[in-house]
Amino acid sequence: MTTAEAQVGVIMGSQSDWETMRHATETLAALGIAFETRIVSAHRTPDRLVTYAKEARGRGLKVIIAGAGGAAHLPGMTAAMTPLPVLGVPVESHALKGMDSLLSIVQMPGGIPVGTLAIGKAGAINAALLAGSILALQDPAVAAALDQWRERQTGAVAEAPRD
Ligand code: RP5
Repeated sequence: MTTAEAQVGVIMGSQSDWETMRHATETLAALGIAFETRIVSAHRTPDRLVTYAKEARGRGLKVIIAGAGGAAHLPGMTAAMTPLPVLGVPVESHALKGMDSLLSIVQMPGGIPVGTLAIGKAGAINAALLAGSILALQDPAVAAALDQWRERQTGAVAEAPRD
């Protein structure tokens, strides 16, 4: 999926990551942020990864959200090949419940940062919100959309629990 003049690239290691990463795209869409989605595997399609990461800035992307599970090298390898901010989403794995994904994304060596979010859906949503916050520094429309998003969230919290 690609929307006009994508600002955010949402990449994932496998089709199986889409169930998690679609939450990032839904949040970007709610903020009115143009994005593109690609399956880019650090292990199965390494040449695609190199091309994507090296061309990202030149194509006009501002932020990359990268989701992967297991031996999740996609966010780190992407960050190694682009100066753009890379936000990593650890996808919940079957074997280790995403702890493998989390640790392999978060434990980057000093010098190549990946902004690592929570495991799973919450991380995907927050990656999109964080991408929005980055874009909002220079985009008043995104800043306003983020303010409205938070107002709606606050308004949706009941004063007291119901049975
Ligand atoms: C990683 O391996 C992907 O990011 C995915 O989370 C995991 C499993 O991939 P599949 O075997 O389901 O394609 O590369």
